[in-house]
Formats: sequence, C-alpha cells, structure tokens
Amino acid sequence: MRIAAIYDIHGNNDALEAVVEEIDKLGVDKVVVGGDLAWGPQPRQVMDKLYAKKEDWLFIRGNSDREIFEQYRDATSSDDMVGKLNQWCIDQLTIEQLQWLGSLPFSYTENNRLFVHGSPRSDTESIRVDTWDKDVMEMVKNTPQSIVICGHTHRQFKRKIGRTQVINAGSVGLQSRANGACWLLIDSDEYKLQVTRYDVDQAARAILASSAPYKEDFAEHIRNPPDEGP
Ligand SMILES: [Mn+2]
Repeated sequence: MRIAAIYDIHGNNDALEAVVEEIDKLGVDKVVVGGDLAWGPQPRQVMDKLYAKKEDWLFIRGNSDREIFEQYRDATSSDDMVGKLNQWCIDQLTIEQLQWLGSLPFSYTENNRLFVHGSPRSDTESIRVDTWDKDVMEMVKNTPQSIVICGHTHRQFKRKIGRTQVINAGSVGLQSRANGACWLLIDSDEYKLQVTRYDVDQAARAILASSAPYKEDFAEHIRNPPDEGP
C-alpha cells in the first residue's frame, strides 16, 4: 500500500504538475491532499486540477481553504495580504470550487494514521520541528492514532514524541529551505520525505505574467525558498 500525501500546494501550478507527474509514475494506491490548496498566485489552474480529482483523491481542509470560503460566504473583505489574496482566489474560482473548499473535512483517518492540516485539534495550530514535546503531547493527547501526518508550517520533518510519530509532509508549492516541491510518500510502514525538482524559473515567469496580487513576492519565494525558521 502506497500513499502520497501532498500538502500546502498554495496555488503553485508548476509544482503541483511536477508532483502529480511523479506520483503517476510511481503508481500510488491513494492520494491524500492535506489542505491549503488554492491560496496563492495560481488558484484557478490548481483548483481545476484538484476539483477534477475530487472523487479519486482524498482531501482535507487547510486553514486557508476555510478562510477563503468564509470570506466568500460572509462577503467580508480585508486590506491585509491574506484578505487581498483570499479575494483574488474568490474572484478566480467557480462557485462550485468555492463551495467544495468550504465542504472539505477537517481530517482523514486511515488505520493507525491521522491526517490533519495543522494539529489534531486545529487547522491553524503549528507542529514545528522545534515545538516542545510537552506542547505536542497536549495537542495529540486525545488522538487514538499513533501516527499523525500534518503540514501547515511548510517544513518537512519526522519526530517521535511520546507514543506518537509526527510527520510533516512539507509544502508542495510554498516550500521553505527546500530545492523543489515537498511531499510525503508512505510505503507500507516507511515514511519517505520527498522533494520533487521542477523548473522554478519557469514557474516564477508564469506567475509574473499573471495578474495575481503580490506576484513578485510569490515568484521570489519560489525561486529562492526562504528560511522561515524551524
Ligand atoms: Mn496552512
């Protein structure tokens, strides 16, 4: 049984394409998409691809999926970067895609594994490579599964904390410190942190040619993944 866990795509079309190509080549049995699908420079291209897979792959929601949907549903607006980007995504997506974003479940359970976006109790709570053990233990104390697969912080890692194995799949589209699109390949009981190389200059050029807000920031992030801390 092989499972691909792809998290935090964040509207990066070229990165998603590269990962999907690799997954297709490997021929996995299951794909779990770990949330934060659209929020980024190319929401429509990415969501067209993901929406077409909605019956075949498993999806959980990230905080930005929820926040885009809530801003759409409540017709609110905000002038900060997150609010402006949410609005860009709302304007780009179809109503069906927005409704689907709002309908994604919080988590997915598969045998002894729990897939969540942030932590088992919140889609905005971070489990970082240096989060104190006692804090992580508090987050997972009501989780019966002993393997927790998360994302949200855009940094890949594996940590054993108490009886819980925590694996952060990293980010497909807005990676930090990595040379490519990060994801996780689960091969029976092996957890392989993957980095798929792709042409980041081409990706950056495509973003710069669009009318996305903050496109220069996204292009720079993708060309030179920053060190965003642990
Ligand atoms: Mn997130």
